[in-house]
Amino acid sequence: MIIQPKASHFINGAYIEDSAGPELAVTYPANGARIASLHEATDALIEQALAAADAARAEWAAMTGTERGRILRRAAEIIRERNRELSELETMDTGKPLSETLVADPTSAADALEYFGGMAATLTGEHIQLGADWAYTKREALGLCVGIGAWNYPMQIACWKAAPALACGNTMVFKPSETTPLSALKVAEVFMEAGAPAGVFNVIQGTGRVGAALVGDARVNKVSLTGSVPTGRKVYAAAAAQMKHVTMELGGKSPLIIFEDADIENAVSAAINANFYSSGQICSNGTRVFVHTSIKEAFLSRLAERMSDATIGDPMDEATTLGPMVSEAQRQIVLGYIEKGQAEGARLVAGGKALEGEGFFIQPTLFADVTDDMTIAREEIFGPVMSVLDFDDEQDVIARANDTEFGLSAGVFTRDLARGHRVVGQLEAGSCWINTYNLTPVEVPFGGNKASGVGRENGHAAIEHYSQLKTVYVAMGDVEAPF
Ligand code: TXE
Repeated sequence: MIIQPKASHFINGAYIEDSAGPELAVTYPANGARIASLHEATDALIEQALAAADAARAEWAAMTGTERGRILRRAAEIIRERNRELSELETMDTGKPLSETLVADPTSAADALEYFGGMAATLTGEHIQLGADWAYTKREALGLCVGIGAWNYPMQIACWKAAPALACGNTMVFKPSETTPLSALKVAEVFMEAGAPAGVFNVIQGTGRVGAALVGDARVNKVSLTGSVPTGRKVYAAAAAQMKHVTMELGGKSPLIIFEDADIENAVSAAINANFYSSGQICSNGTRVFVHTSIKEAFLSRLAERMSDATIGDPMDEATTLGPMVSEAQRQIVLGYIEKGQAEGARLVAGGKALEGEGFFIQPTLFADVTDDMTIAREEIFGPVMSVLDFDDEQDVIARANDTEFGLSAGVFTRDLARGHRVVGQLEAGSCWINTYNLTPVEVPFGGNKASGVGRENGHAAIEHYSQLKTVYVAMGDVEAPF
């Protein structure tokens, strides 16, 4: 199946090509076949995209929230109608099984458009009475926003950024990851079909060079990045040089703490979701699974049993529950970590190998007896590799869970209500779960602390990151002056 788009970029309401840009090959991770060939944006195209988004600002911001919201909600409906076709595209681009993309990718994108579309008309300021005088606040758009995506949830990321940005009256230039460039173009198409004015949402392709050019442009008021911590540091610094707003959704090495009174079957399910969904390529994954020593062996044996039920194979087959890594490069990174885990003395309980044959597959891998200082317990692997660590004491496990530069997510499993809240209250993480893991509905703010990021996506909180307040003081009497 070849899924060559009409052109590489979508600017000012139309597809556009410039073959002078370096080639960008798109491969199907399940067999390594080339499925599309795109071009990176040239400087001329970068300029065209920024100019289009800049020119579209005034008209879009002048529309009422109700009008903007209607377009976003129409876009959500179109995406839902095309869920299967868009999910298949996302599966081809990322390798994630269709059993996942059908329920987690276009649907999550549509949720964001629906949610922020509904909110657009409610974004108001306040009235502040000051005796006879008074003041009011207006919530204004920031202006031109740049969105930069990672390769794990391409369509979701595009809409988690575009929906609040557009709801607030901003315009956007979005650059998908060079590894998964296809579905953002569909989002741009859908916006046009839903009635968005040309230039409101533009997509250009490219590597970090294109991203850096966007971030450095003086017309850009805000940058929202999903990616790794090293990239986040660069982008944040470049944005700071021009005092731009930022949202940074970066990596993690999150703890999932399972106490002795936990429901083991549910805890095992959560650990599976927290490590093997999307082949482990999820920033919020709970990759350090701390299990109380009294239930450790029971937990490990049930987990290994459940892992043997994984159906690895053709992602387009809806019975498949574990797909390949996004790229051969990412597979090699993950295999390197598995080797390090073994070399540093972790006990390999299951998996550990690449699958023979075509595609970038790796067995779901489980390490036990992992200690805090091992590389696999410190660095983000971004693959299907779970590390189980032992603990006995609540305060000790909290301190160990927090002993990391990251702070994206955390989970706690216990039947003791007070303990659940007490422990979660002490964990240094932005997005936490009690007795579940990795649920990220659009109504709930999502984001990280420490090196895992700045700002929040989703929920009411996202509005703060895509708008600014103007305050207006209104005098009703004479002006007093000292002389
Ligand atoms: O991320 P990168 P990649 C992590 C994960 C993974 C690693 C690499 O650990 O192994 O990141 O993935 C653009 N200025 N996550 O290579 O390199 C780049 O083109 C502006 C976590 O995808 O950080 C891409 O579009 N932009 C993550 C985006 O930044 C630049 C999900 C991310 O690239 C740039 C995926 C620059 N100087 C990977 N350099 C999560 N938290 O969800 C690169 N880019």
